[in-house]
Amino acid sequence: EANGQLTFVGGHVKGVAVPCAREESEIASNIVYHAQYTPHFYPLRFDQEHAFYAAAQSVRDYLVQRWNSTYLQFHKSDAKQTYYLSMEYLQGRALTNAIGNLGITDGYAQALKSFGYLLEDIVEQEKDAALGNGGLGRLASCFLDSMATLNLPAWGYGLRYRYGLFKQRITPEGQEEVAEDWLEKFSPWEIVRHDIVYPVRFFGHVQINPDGSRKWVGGEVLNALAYDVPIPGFNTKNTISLRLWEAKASAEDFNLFLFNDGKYEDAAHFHSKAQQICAVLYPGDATENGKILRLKQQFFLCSASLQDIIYRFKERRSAVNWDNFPNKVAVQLNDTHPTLAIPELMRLLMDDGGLSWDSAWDLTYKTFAYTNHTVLPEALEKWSQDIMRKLLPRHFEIIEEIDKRFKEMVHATKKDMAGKLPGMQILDSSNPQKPVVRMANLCVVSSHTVNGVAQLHSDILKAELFADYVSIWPNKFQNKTNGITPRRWLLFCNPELSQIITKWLKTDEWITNLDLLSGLRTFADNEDLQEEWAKAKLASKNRLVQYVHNATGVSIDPNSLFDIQIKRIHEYKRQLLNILGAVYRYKKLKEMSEAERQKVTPRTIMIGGKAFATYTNAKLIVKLVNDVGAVVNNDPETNKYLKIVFIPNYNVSVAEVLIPGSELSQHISTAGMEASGTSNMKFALNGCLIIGTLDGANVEIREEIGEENFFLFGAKADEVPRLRKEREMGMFKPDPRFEEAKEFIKVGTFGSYNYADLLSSLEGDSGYGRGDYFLVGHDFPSYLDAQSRVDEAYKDRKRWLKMSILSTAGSGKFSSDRTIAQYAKQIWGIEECRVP
Ligand code: GL9
Repeated sequence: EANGQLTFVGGHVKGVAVPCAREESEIASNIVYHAQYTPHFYPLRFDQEHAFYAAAQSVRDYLVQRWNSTYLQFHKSDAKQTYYLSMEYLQGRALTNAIGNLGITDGYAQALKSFGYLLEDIVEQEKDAALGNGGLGRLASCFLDSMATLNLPAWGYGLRYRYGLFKQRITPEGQEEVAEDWLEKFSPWEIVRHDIVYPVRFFGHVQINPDGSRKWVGGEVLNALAYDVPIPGFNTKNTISLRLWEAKASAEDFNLFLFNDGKYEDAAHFHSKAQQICAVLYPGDATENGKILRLKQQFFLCSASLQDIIYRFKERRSAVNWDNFPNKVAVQLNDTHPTLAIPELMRLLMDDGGLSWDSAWDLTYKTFAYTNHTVLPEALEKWSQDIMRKLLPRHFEIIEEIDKRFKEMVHATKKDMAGKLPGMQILDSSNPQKPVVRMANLCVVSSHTVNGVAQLHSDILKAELFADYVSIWPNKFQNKTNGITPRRWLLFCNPELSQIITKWLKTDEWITNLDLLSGLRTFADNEDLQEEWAKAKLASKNRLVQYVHNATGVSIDPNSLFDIQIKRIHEYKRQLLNILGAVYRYKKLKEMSEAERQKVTPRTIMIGGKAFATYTNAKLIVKLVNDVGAVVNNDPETNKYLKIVFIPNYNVSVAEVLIPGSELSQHISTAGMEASGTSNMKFALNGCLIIGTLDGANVEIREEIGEENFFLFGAKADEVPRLRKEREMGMFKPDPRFEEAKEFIKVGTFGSYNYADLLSSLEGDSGYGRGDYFLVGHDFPSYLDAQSRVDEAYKDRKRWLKMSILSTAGSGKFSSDRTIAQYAKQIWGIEECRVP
């Protein structure tokens, strides 16, 4: 009604729950049911936000039913199951994905329409669940989608952070971080499991029993409470669990005596300690307290998950003995963040299960596999031995023992490698002031399989980071090139293009068999397809124009070339290379006559991404892009030909708007530094061309879509060490265009802020962070050349459209279904377990 109230009496829609509804009227009735009977708001209000929550709760009913059947099916079949342990999941929004996977999108659109709402407005009401930082977290979420879709017995475990990744606000000073309250109202998707609670201990000491066995006692004990998020597969009933842990203190820990004495904070001391654990994703770890909190988070995830895994193992009919454990359980470590699961399993098997070291080690080794996601030295976790010993005394003992036995094994069986032990051992006490535990080494020594995330990255791991281990375990190392879910990243975010693909392939089976996209190659020159393709792209570009206007106030021209770089801001990803190229382009435009300008391909350069709160140079890059944009976009002489827009608060749902509307995207990291990249795959899948280096998955994308459809530039990974050396020796001669671009900033073209500090990272001869470690100067000329090739190619519309079609056609390999099927077969040894 006009006052925003819903009148149910006598209305056409009754609030009655209809299980598994598919008809519009039944769906409408379910939505009303939730608005009325499971309200989280005044039940007679029904604005867009309330409609979202009621709709989402009604969708959850389907999920709960399927999720129960899936659990039962896994249990009945007694199949081996994989547990994916990850500190991060970047889920984004869930509504579009859920109704899409369930095949009830039209029903929901119609039902909402009957209330006067558009589905696309309602889905916008949902907050992103951003329990991750970037590619690593998003990969985990794509993997869950594929595990469910492939009907694999697999689950995810993570933490339920109260505040996920910060919200980025742009001010004249640059980036400001604001807490993102994704649970402000509530999450309609999660199911709190009051029946699933495990104790997790910190600190304390190791007690040695009369029989010689050991037991960890004392310290503080918190409870881990499970929240389950059902993850539906596409076109299947299988719906798996993402189990997120929350820390809770028990009522007994609340000191009523102190409270009644007026000492409120002391009374609730334990409760506030519990709240700290899951308060934020990645607490700043510059301080000792911050480090301890992060380590507590990691252990909390590991201990709760392992206890839960063991509980479920014991519930099985086949769980007659522990030997069967690795036949029923596979654990995948998403980077080193959950490494403590290794000593925790050892502890649980020995101290609780009564197993000997040898038996426990045998089972542990066969259970774990580890994925490495980066070779950047600062991302390779090293924990202070002092902190570890204090927080986890029993685990530290176990780690010492693993290390000792590893060294003994090398001396006994691989004598020639003994000299390499200082680099391979787990405990590194070479700096007596700061002895550390090297988590990656612990993972490699304790896992049956180690993998990288793109071919080049896996090769680098074998040749460099883990080279010594390869001599000991030549068969331990594998590659699993990353992938992305084609449901979220094409079908749902780009429905226009999806329809065209289905029409031309005459099947929609590409949704679960992405290799079928190669069938588009036959039609790459077909004018009808090209026109439809162009129309779809324009529709997406127009949506993007609207988005940019709403988010920034900047108007951009849908006929210009949309050139996008969206990812975390990091020096190795080289947003500086992009912005210096843009500055150079602007300077040249300024020098041209209007007649000359008219021959230039108009561009809109969009850059988005978050900088880590304490990463000074990354934050300066954000400010620089904004400052450059403010001048360029308001220059009446050139702004028909060039706009530079910083997209604020980049996240999963922003990516879902930007990627379909993109024509060129930049994946321009210093070769050898981006382990894989996954947005490159999303862009290529959506028919966007790539300008990029031979780095990470770019190498394989270029192979798949054809080198003539990829704008390549820059040094190759194997040239990088030599180029850095030469630079150190003062042998680098910068291209005059590079000097010109930097100078144009330095003279104050883009405001009074002095970027000397930032630009000095590109100058000088030596050291990390100075002396242009990331080779921006070296690659600048070839980058500009590649950009000129882009401008030329864009002028030839037919050629560009063909390249765009071939990009999509060549993207089949990059489905996370392919990646997960390979993990399942080659690492986990699990098989399909489908709900009938
Ligand atoms: C990353 C790599 O840097 C990416 O190249 C890779 O695609 C992903 C997934 O394998 O993993 N490793 C890493 O630490 N992050 C990655 O994105 N960082 C973040 O997620 C912030």
